[in-house]
Amino acid sequence: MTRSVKKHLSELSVLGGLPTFSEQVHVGRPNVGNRDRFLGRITEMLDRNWLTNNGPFLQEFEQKLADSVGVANCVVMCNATISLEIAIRALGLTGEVIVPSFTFVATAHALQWQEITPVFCDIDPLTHNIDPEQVEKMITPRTSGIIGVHTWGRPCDIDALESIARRRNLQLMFDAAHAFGCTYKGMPIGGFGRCEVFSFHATKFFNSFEGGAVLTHDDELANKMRLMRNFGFQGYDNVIYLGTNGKMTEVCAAMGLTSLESAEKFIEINRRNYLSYRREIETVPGVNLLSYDDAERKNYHYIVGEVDETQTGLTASEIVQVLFAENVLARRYFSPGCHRMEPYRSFFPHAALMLPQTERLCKRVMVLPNGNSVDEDVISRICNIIRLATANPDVVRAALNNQTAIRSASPIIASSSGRGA
Ligand code: T4K
Repeated sequence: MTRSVKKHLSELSVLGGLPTFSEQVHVGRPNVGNRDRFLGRITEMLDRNWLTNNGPFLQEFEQKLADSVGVANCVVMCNATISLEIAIRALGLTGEVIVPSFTFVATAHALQWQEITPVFCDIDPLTHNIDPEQVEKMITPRTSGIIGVHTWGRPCDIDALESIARRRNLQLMFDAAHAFGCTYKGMPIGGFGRCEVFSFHATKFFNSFEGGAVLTHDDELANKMRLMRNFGFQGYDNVIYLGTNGKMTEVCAAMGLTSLESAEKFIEINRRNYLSYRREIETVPGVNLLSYDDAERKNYHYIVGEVDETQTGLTASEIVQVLFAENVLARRYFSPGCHRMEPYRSFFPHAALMLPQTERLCKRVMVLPNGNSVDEDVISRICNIIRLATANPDVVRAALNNQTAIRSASPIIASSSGRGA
């Protein structure tokens, strides 16, 4: 339930007003496709009594993903993090691998988990993606590969990265967790580098509850990953490889198939929402919405605002605090950057010196709610809160500072608050 649109500063929740939304509005609210189709598949699965281990839904899901991307091999797994880990191991990466710090921490963890050092590379401030010029500078004799991340579904400079990988004899793969349904120079993401990894987590534009997939043109690599996903088994009782359990269940594959059927509809809703945000945010000086290349296909999933404090008078973090108070759970992805998270900040305490653009963006970025559960009215109210707050930054900042002071003076309130902004 929503309340009437706030017109006066004093109505903001940080200044004592009731929250705009009585229920929380989330960034990652799952999109759910046709419920009857999903439940029909669950009945089919139960009748078949085949629940996991390369079941028919899994195989159908893999085939449909491979067909939609136009890549020979698709290996679906239980999530994108395990998919990254398995792809990294199957490619034989060792020593150091160059990755952006501006990514979800899973990209770095997938390396560190197998004792490969993630070497954090700076980003291009315009694209938010790994900067090929900086990549060159981070290569050492221990470097075995590069992982590009198509952040927000906008493709990396793939040509430049491929050229570096070729010249320097490095493996190149992509974390394409955000980029299903997107293209680079008109070609679907999923077919570049040695392999690409998608995520179908609940918070992605189409989901399989949890899920991920590695796509590759390389049959041998795909076979290796299939073995690794299933403990290294080849046939009954014959283990020929070091493996783990990366399998996706039939329930997840059923959800994935059902979501895939609605993917175009989800993209259309995301696009409509993106355009509404664009219209609304244009009237807020100092908040710039992520732009897209008209020539490419995109899924419009992440609504990313960059805040210029010199114009708004408030930082991205402060705006997110204001939104939280209104029950809008905006996020600060991927602040503060992997290099400022453990174990990396202990391993590389001076990494920030090499990452000026990452540092700058982490201070400016905020991600706003999108998807099925958001409509024009919700977007208009969210932007209205931002407009009201940034028109009166001094009062808002004073109120936030006051709340912080009260919280730190009261250990009970401080310890009972949840994950904050
Ligand atoms: N590489 C990149 C570049 C990635 O962004 C990710 C994941 C990965 C690799 C790894 O992919 P997976 O192994 O997860 O397949 C969320 C997602 O959990 C994560 O998948 C995603 N990226 C990341 C960007 O966002 P959190 O820690 O922010 O999730 P959480 O639990 O705070 O949820 C986000 C919001 O969504 C909350 O406001 C609650 C809401 N929500 C969430 C779930 C799960 C719902 O309303 N319903 C739900 O079912 O990481």
